[in-house]
Amino acid sequence: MNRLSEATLDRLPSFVRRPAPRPAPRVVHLGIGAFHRAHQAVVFDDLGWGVTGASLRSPAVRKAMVPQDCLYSLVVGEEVRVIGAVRDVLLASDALTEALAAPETDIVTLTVTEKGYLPDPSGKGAADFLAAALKLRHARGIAPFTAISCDNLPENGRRLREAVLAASDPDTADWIAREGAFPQTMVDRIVPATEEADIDALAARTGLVDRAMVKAEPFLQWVIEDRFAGPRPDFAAAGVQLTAEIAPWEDAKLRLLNGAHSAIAYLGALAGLDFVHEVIAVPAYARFVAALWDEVDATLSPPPGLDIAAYRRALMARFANPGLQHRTRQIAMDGSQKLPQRLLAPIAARLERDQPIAALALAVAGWMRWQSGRTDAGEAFIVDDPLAAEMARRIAGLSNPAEQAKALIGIDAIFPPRLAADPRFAEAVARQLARLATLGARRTIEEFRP
Ligand code: CS2
Repeated sequence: MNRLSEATLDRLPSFVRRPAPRPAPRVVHLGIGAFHRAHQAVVFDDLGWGVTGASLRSPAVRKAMVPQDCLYSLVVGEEVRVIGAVRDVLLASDALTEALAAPETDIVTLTVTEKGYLPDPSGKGAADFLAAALKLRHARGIAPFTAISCDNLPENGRRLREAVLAASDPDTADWIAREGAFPQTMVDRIVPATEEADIDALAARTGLVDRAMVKAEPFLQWVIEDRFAGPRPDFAAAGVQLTAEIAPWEDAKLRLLNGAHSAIAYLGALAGLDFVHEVIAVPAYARFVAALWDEVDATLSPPPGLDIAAYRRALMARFANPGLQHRTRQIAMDGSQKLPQRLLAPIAARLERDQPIAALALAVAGWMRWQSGRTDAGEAFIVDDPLAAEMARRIAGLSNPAEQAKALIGIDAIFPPRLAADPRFAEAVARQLARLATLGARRTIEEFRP
C-alpha cells in the first residue's frame, strides 16, 4: 500500500479533509511527539504558520514524517484531517540551531515532557539549543524569538527562562533577560500514543499508510500568557485564549485533570485495568475521582470564566470516552516528575489549613505501590521513570508499608522538605499503602470512604 505524501494526497477519499497550501515556517517546535502534532501544530495549521519540528532524542518521528513530506493525519472520532503545517523534522544538530536562529523564526514552542527541564549534563538539552541560537541572533542583530513551553508544569515559562539563562554566557543572558519573552501556558488535549492497530485501521479507511498519524479527543484548549517578544499569529482566531494571569488555569488543569489522571493510572493499572475509560466505568473508581476532586477544589482559586462544577462534569465525560483507548500505563510513566504539581501541591495546601487528605493520600500510595514493579495480580512490569533506579534501591528489602512510604518520602527531588517532615502526610500515605498491600487497589477503592 502507498504512503501518504504530497504525491498521493489526491488519492485520499473525499471524507478526508485536505491541508491548505503549505505555510512557510515561522515556528520551531522542540519535542515533536504526538501531543504537539495533535495540539499546537493543529492551531498553527489553522493560522497558516508553518512549523519546523525537532526531536532531540530519537530519530523515530523524523523517520516517520520525512518520507511523507511531513504530512500526517489527525483522527478525531470518525473525522480525519491531514495537517500540512509541519515542513521539516530535524534532529539535535547544527541545522536545528540555525533554524532557531533564522530571522523567520518568531516563535519557538516546546513539549519536551516534565523531565526535559532537568539539567542536561551532555549540554544538548532543549535549553542548550535555545541558548546557542539566541547567542547567534544577538550577534547577528536579530530580535529574540518568543519561547513558549507547553509542558504540564506549573510556571513552565519561568522554568524555561531560567534554564536558558543558566545555559547562556553573561552577555547573552543580559540581552535575553531584557528582550526575550517566555510566556507561561496551559495546554490541554488528551492524546493517547498511536499504536500499530491505529495505523492499520486508518490505512484500511483511506487506502494510504500514514506512519505519523495521531488520534485525539475533540477537546482542545490552549491558554497563553500575553507576553511576546515579537510577531505572533492571530491566536484568538484559532480559539487560543491570551491572558495576563496563567497560574489559576494551570493549577486547575494540573490538579483536576492531571491529578485524577495519575490516580486513575496507578490505581487502575495495579488492578489490571488497561484503559482510562475502563477505570472510570467502574462506579467505585468514578466515586473515588469525585472524592479526589472534592479535596482539590478547596485548593484552587479558579480564573474568572472557569466554572469548576462544569469543568469536572466535562472531565468525567472526557475520561469516559471509549474511542480514545488511552492506556493507564502511558500516564503512569515518569511519575516522579508528575507527582509534585499534580498531587503533592494540593496536599500541602490542604495540610496548611488542617484539612483531611485521604483521597489524595490514596493516589500517592498508588504511585508508591507502582514502584514495586508488580500489579496486584503479581504481573511484573518495568517502571518507566528517570528516578526508577533510585526508587527501587530505596524500597529494596522493605515489606512494611510504613517503612516503604518513609523511604520514598525521603527522596527530596520529589517531596518538598516541609511535606516530607509532616507526620500527618506520612501517616495518611502509609495507612493507604497498607490497605493497598492487603486488599489490592480495586477493593481499596471499593471500600474507600472520604
Ligand atoms: C497525562 C497527560 O500522560 C499524562 O501524564 O495526564 O498527557 C494528559 O493527557 C494531558 O495533559 C491532557 O491535556
